[in-house]
Amino acid sequence: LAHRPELDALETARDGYRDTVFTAAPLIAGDTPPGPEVQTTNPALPSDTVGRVRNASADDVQTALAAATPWTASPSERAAVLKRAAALYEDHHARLFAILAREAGKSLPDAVGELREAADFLLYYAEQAEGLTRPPRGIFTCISPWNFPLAIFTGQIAGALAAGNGVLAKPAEQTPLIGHAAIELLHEAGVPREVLQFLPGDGPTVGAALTSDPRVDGVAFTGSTETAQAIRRAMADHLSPDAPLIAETGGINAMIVDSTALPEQAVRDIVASAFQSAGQRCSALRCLYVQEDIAPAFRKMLFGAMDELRMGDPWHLSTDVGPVIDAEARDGIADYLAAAGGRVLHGLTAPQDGLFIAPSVVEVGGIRDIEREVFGPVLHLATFRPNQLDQVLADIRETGFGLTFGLHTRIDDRVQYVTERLAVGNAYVNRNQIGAIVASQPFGGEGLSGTGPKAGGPEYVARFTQPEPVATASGPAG
Ligand code: TXE
Repeated sequence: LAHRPELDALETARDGYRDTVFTAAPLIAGDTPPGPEVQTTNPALPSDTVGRVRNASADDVQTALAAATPWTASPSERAAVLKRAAALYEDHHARLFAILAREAGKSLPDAVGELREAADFLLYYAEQAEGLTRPPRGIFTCISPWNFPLAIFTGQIAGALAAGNGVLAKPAEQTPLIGHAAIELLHEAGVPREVLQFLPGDGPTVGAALTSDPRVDGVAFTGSTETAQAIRRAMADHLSPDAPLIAETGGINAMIVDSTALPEQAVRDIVASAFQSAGQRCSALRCLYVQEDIAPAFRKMLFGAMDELRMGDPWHLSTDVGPVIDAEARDGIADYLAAAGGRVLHGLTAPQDGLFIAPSVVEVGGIRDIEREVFGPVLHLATFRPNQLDQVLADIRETGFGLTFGLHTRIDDRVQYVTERLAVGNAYVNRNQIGAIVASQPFGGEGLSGTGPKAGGPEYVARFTQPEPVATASGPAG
């Protein structure tokens, strides 16, 4: 916590929202009868009622689809509105941090990073808008996950809006409150209501309806690989064959630590990459390969560092590891660890109340033994001998995923040798294997991990516009 005095001030401001009951409801251009409300609770503190949520009905979805319209404002007007929205996000930071903590289990430092990223997406895509020459696609559906419910949600919407599209935004089931707060700020900044509509609800009902209606011209999605594939099928059956799917999905991310690595630095990076945000990042480290001759000492250091982690309510600045998102996630990961049995080498003790999973290390022979992405604070550990390096790289390639990869070594030639042999979106050498930095470190995956283009990179907004006209045979010869 480098900027402790600033965090103290932010914490004090956020405290004003400790007991607020927030609301989420459809924000659409049209009137429909209000549906039933449900209450949502804090994953760290089941007695804390965070909000009241009204999901979109089938009528709401149809009304929104009928009202949806592209954004006809000029590129510079759109840019000005998006920049204004970034400023409004900053003005409302205390409330947004409170919702992120109580609805999504985000620590204050995580929430600060997330707000920064969301505002950066707005500012960066606003700049891109000003250079665009091609018209928008039309109407985009944006479907986002719960793990970055402000940054990813805002980034997709800002990309689509910057290009001049109308947007139908569906937040994850688990995080409608932060989505609602963000859309209200975008409306306040000047995005017209019929251009940006908000439809909270379930994936299989609201999400499916918004990705299988021919009035939709493209879909931006972040979430699981299976859902991306379901959306692709729905689009193929109902949408124009030209409608793009811009998808970012998961991965089983690996790191290699060889015997020349600086162990303290490697351990620090591993703990952050595997356990920060309770491992609920698509970039998170899942499978660590440690060179066999240093493995016993390295393990001891790693487990020692894990013992220092404090689990609990992310509202408190002293907490390192908060809860997982919901009971289904908690039960799924707990079952996985129970099945791993004796292969669990190290685990901490989780608090009783709330949806906690203790950071754990599971021994594996290699990445091939990991059947699925376990989206929580679970690190798999394997060892390798130098003559097995090519096999390790082949196994990593064979997973078909390609989101992030980490390497700790002091052998310069090895960096090139290893990174040349992997197709990953983001490779991290001798540092923390964590996410995106808008503009300077665009983020996105290869293969099963996504379609590209990378979010926060120069090609992203252009994907939301009409494609370059194709030269026809009747064009000038020569
Ligand atoms: O994802 P889903 P879930 C991975 C991670 C996690 C797993 C499941 O492994 O354990 O996915 O998480 C909407 N048509 N990641 O269930 O289901 C859904 O409502 C249209 C990695 O949360 O993919 C939500 O808004 N939409 C990831 C969004 O899709 C549908 C972050 C994501 O939900 C739909 C999250 C349908 N048929 C999960 N079904 C990352 N890359 O960071 C669901 N949705």
